[in-house]
Amino acid sequence: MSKQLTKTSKFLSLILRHKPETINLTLDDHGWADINEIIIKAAAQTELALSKALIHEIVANNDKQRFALSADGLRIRANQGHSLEVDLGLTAQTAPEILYHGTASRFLASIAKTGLVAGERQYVHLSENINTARQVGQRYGKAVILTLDTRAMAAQGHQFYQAKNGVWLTPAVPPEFINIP
Ligand code: HQG
Repeated sequence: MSKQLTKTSKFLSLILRHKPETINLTLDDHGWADINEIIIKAAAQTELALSKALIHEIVANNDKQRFALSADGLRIRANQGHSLEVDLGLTAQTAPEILYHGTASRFLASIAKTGLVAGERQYVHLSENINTARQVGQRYGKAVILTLDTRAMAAQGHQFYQAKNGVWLTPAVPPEFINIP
């Protein structure tokens, strides 16, 4: 991605996942925002010159498919990663037997005690792919891959959701289901 696309994608993540108020925007209950409104408000309050074409390009080419357009193409939302309480309309699904969570070694002692918690976000983020988990973990330090027993979790009533971009989500993972290497 070009620098401009990366900068705009980060800005969209900020306003669509965490802080729409940065540009005086409000999301609906399902996390959608009007694209024209974003363009106008971003122009008024930031140095970013957005356009419909640029936003559509980011949705289409984003490396992690972070965003989705509404069927009419007029609205946009983030596929996952929210700290805001939004209803993505996801239904609980049977997860693959093993899911991975990438974290940093400095968090292990705390994770062993309290399990994985969503923290600032709505959900704990999990992946089917071990390399993705490693990349996620590297963002915070020396990556460590945790392996989760999803069958045992499901048997205890834990629910799993899959975001539109493939990321698996669950509200929390108690320590007994976490295999720490
Ligand atoms: C850790 C990015 C101490 C957790 C990524 C993680 C992902 C604990 C950090 C998405 C803990 C939270 C989400 C506990 C969890 N004690 N530390 N009890 N429980 N943690 O960023 O999963 O590029 O909120 O292991 O690729 O790292 O933004 O979550 O290290 O998909 O699209 O606390 O964000 O996607 O960090 O990343 P985060 P995450 P984007």
